Amino acid sequence: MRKNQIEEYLKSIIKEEGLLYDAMRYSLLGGGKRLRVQLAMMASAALGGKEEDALPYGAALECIHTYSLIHDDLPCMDDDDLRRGRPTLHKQFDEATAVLAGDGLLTLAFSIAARAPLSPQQNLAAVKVLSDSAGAYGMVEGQVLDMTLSGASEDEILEMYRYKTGALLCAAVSLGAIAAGGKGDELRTFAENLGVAFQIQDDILDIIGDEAILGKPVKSDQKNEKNTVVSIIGIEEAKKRVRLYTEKAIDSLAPFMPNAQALSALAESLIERKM
Ligand code: GRG
Repeated sequence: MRKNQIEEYLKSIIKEEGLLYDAMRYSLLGGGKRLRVQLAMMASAALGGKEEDALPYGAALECIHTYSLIHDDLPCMDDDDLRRGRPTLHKQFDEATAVLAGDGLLTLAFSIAARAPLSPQQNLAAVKVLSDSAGAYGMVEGQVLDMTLSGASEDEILEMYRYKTGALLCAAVSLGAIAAGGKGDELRTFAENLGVAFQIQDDILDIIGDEAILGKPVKSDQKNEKNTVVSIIGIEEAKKRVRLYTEKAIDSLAPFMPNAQALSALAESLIERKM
């Protein structure tokens, strides 16, 4: 039900025909767990709001997430050929189209949030969250840290994860809170811990995952000589960290129960994720 709603909404965003729009649709509608949209919707419900109210903000964030994957796959970044079980956008189209489709999705996100059917104050707050989390003080800074860290400690790597991956997961939950009429930071501890757990699990899957299930190449981190928590402490310790940070996330939901039940179940399910 929630998943169908999300897919239908995402399909309604880009209607135009032509090279740019076809490329944007190829990536936006090409699968994916829709984790960030689900988090936004569940966070709204956790704070007593309606899930549906967070859908436009969550969809805007999914556009930003999709742009980041397109650019991350480019030859100048990770240089990957497979994403969400299909050829990456620059393989299916070409590099210039992939850069521009990413730019199109990134900027479209702000327009979707600004036009959402909530109050102007909520929409402004949502645009600020999207911009801060995606940009130079969030995910883009995380990507730069990822490229430039060498010989880093576990703490330095975790800090990089907080920007690279955590920023958008925190944004998802903040957007849900704003949609519910909240300030936006009510579920921050949950989101921060979930973000770290999620990226460590991503590192584990990069080593022991199944490419056919993951839908993206494995051993990408090794190929790119990336610093990861797994490369420092090994798989078994990394699995313990995933459980530890997930438990911290779930524990922080106690004041919001029972409305936060779906958020808690989603976090728990990610420990065993295979994609
Ligand atoms: C500006 C050239 C240029 C590049 C920017 C911002 C950026 C590149 C990259 C972002 C960093 C990044 C891709 C982090 C990875 C986060 C992560 C774990 C993504 C996978 O998310 P899932 O598993 O993917 O939710 P699906 O496909 O399910 O949506």
